[in-house]
Amino acid sequence: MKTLEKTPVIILNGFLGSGKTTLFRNLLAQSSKMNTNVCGIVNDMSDLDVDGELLSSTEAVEDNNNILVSIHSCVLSSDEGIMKLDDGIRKLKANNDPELIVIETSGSCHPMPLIQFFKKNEAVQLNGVFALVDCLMLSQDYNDGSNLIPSMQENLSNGSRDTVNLLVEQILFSSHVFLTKTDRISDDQFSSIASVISTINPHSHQHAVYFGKVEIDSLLHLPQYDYFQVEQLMAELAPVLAAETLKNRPYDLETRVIRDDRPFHPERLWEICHEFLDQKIYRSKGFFWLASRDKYALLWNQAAGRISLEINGSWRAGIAEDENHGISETEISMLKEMLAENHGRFGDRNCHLTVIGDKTRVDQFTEALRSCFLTDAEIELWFEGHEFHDPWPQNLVKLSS
Ligand SMILES: Nc1nc2c(ncn2[C@@H]2O[C@H](COP(=O)(O)OP(=O)(O)OP(=O)(O)O)[C@@H](O)[C@H]2O)c(=O)[nH]1
Ligand SMILES: [Mg+2]
Repeated sequence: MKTLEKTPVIILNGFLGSGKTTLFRNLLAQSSKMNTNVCGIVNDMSDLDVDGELLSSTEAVEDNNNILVSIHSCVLSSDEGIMKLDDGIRKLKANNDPELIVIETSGSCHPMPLIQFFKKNEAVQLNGVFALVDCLMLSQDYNDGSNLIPSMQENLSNGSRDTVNLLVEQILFSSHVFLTKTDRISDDQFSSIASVISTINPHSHQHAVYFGKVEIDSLLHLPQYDYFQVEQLMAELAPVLAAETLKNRPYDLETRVIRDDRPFHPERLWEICHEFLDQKIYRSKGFFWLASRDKYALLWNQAAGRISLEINGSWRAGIAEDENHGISETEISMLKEMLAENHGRFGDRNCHLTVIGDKTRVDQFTEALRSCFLTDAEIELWFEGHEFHDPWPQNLVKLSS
C-alpha cells in the first residue's frame, strides 16, 4: 500500500559493469515474492537493449510488463534522456500505483542532471542515489583505489575530463555507495578502497553488496535525498556539465554494436578474449551462440578484465532440432512453423553484443570479435555436424583474464 503522496524513487548509478542490473533483478525478484509494487526504468546507451531484455525476463515483469520502461539509444543524463525519463515516470504512475520506482542508469551516466530533474519534480521524491562501485575494477585499474584521487587531481590541473571524473563524481553525488565484487578482492584491498571512498564522500553510507543482495525492505522508506549537501558541487559542475548533457556519448567512451546471425568459433573467441581484454575495453555484453553449444542462447558479460558466460535459455531452433526435445508433437510442429515463418538460416539463433571502450581500442576489439564468427567454409562444416574444439569451461562458465 502506498504511504507517501509522492512516489519514492531510487537511482542505481555506478560505472559500466559495476553490478546495477544484478541488483535490479534481485530487487524485482523480491518485489514479486512479497507482492510489493516496484516499478522500474532502465537505460542502455546503445540501441541494443540488453538490460531491458534481462529485466524483462524476470518474473515480476513477465507477470506485468507495464512495470518496466526501457529507455535506450541515449544516455539518461542527456537532454533527450531527461525528456524520456519524464515520460517514463508519467507512464509508470498512470499505469500502476508504485510503492517504489527504481531507475538503472547506464554506466556512462552522470548523476547530476537526474538529481536536478528530481529536485523540481512534483510527482516523485528522490530518496536514494546509489553509486555501485566495482571493487575488482578499482583494485586492478586504480591500484586498490589509491590512484583515483591523484588521477582526478591531474585532470583538474590539466583542465581535462575523462572516465575518472565520472567515477569520482558518481561517488560524490551518492547517498549510498554499494561496494560490489568484494568476493574477488582481499580484505586489505577492501579496506583501502573503502577508505578512499570515505575520503571522496564522507557522508555517503557504504555497504558491501554480494551479487546484488540487498533487502528491498531497507529501500522502501529511506529519507529524502539531501540536495543541500551537493549544492556547492552542483554550482561548480554546472558549466562543465552543460556542455556534456548535450552529448549522448560523453567522455572517451565509444560504443559499437555487433549483430550477426553466425555463431562464434569457440577456440578463436577464447584466444581473442585472452589477447584483448584489458582496462581499455570497459564493457561488453549481449547474447550470442557458440558453434559448439548451438542449443543455447548465451549471455556475454564482460567488465574490465573479466568475462562471464552464462546460459540464458534455449534457442527455439535448438529445441526443434533435438530428437529428445521432450515436448508434444503439436508443440513441436507449432515451433517449426514459427521458425519457418520468421527466421533465417540458423533459425532464431543470432548474436547481438554491445562493446564499450576507450575510442583508441574499441574498434580493434570489435573487429577481432567479428573475426571469430564462422567463415563460409566453417558454416558448411557446422551444417554437416562437425564438432568444434571448445576450450570454454563446460559447466563453470567463467573466465578471468
Ligand atoms: N564476482 C562478482 N561479480 C558480480 C557481482 N555483482 C555483479 N557481478 C557480475 O558483474 C557483471 C556485470 O554485472 P551487471 O549487473 O550487468 O552490471 P551493470 O552495472 O548493470 O552493467 P552496465 O549496465 O552495462 O553498466 C556480471 O557478470 C555480474 O554477474 C558480485 O558481487 N561479485
Ligand atoms: Mg546494467
